[in-house]
Order: sequence, then structure tokens, then C-alpha cells
Amino acid sequence: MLKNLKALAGLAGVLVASVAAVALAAKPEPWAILFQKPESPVMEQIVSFNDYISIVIILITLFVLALLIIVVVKFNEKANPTPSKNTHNTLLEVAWTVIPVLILVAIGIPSIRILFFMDKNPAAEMTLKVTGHQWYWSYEYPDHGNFSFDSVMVPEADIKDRSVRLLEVDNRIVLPVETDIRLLFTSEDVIHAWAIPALVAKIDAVPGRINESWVRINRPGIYYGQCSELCGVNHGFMPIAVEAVSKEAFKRWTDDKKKQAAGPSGVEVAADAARPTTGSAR
Ligand SMILES: [Cu+2]
Repeated sequence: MLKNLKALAGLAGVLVASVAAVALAAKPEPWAILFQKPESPVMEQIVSFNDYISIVIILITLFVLALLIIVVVKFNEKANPTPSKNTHNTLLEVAWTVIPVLILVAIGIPSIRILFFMDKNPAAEMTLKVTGHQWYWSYEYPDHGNFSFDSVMVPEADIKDRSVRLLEVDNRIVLPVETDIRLLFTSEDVIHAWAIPALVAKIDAVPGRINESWVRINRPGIYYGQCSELCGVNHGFMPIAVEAVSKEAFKRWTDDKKKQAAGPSGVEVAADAARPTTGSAR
């Protein structure tokens, strides 16, 4: 059993190393219990807020545990046979009301600040519109010729090397790094939620309305995410894959997409496909 586990861990290590050598791939790792490494300003703030709140939780828990231990040791029947008859202590009552209020304020202020920070970016340089469907995503690029495409999970049987099972899609979203990108979310049928652990917090995609957020991707790589709202029988099979590339590679990719969308004849499309491409844009 231990041997198997060790072999598995070794294999996982090799796989991770081979992927890391090619490019950053933000995806679930075996035995991970913490956040994925954040690669956008919003997720950086959310992760540090989580660290801060964890400290508050740990301190409160230790304090309550200490009180319980004191009560058990000092005030049990043997140690304290004649209990005190006190029923009120004004100072103590004010303290145990005011201190928790102060703690909540200390948590609430940074929390609300992050909510506003992730809600809108007035300096956004481009827009990506995300639409949820049962059970796949579609994407529109209104600032780059308004082309659109569907992004459907690659079935397990068709997974090629280095792709991630249940997280790989046929058409990845390509986005430029170091660019403020406005994200608009809506849905065609039921509520879905767009979530990429390393980049974007869960944002609901609601039929009949548009939700907004934004992302700025720190460095090139492949970022995996999933639908995070129970949306039906194939909820677990509508993953998200973002390929973050340089601004130049992104421009080449959008130019190609525009040409494909505009090209009415098959000849043009075929010529486009035959042209050698450089960089990781696809
Ligand atoms: Cu969904």
C-alpha cells in the first residue's frame, strides 16, 4: 500500500514537473488543501484575506478553548464545592458585547473593500463575455470583432498528454497577460458560476442579467476552473480553461479568429489553417 502510494506520488511529481517545464498550469494538485497560487490581483487579495481571517479564527478558538479548560479545572464540583451566587457583572457583559462587534468590524471592512475591488475595473482595456449553457460555456470577444465560440469538455477517451482529465476543453479561452480584462457573465438557461481558483472568484452567471467582474493575469500559462453552481446533471462536466499568452500572441490569435469569422470561402479558411503559427496562441 505504502509502496503504491510512493509510486503514485513519484508519478504525480514527474507529471507536475513535465507540465511546469512547459508552462505554468494552474490546476488541482494531489493532496492540496490550500488555495491554488493566486495569479491575479483579485485572487491575491482574496487569499491574503483568507490568511488574515484564519488567524482571527485560530485566536478565537484558542481563547474559547482556554476558557473551557479553566472552567473544567477550576470550577468542577471537587475543586469548587460552594459555587459563587453572582448573576451579573456589568463590565464583563459590556466587554463580551463590544469586543465581538469590534472583531466583526475588523473582518467586515477589508471584506467589503475586496468586494468593491473585484466588482468593477473602470480602467478595463478589453471585455470577455461569458455565457453559461447546460452544459458548456460560450465566449464572446466584443472588442476584437465580436467573434464567439463554444467551449466544451474534452471526453476522457480523447484526452492527450499534458491535458487534465475533466478540466480540458476543446476551445480554450485565450487572454492576454498584464491586461485589465472586464468579464461579463450571463446564462442561457439556469444559474451557472464561473470560477478559476488561481484567477477569478466564483461569479454567478444568471439568465436574464449580466454580472460583472474583472481579471488581470500576472503571467502566461494555462488556468483551469469549473462551473461552481449546481446546474443540472452535467454540472461537473463543463470546465473552464484559460490560456494566458503575451499581448502579441493574443493579437495574432484574435486576428486569426476575425479572419476565420469573416472568411466566407472554404479556401480562405484552409489557407489560414495551413499558415504556420508562432507562439502558443491557437
Ligand atoms: Cu453549470
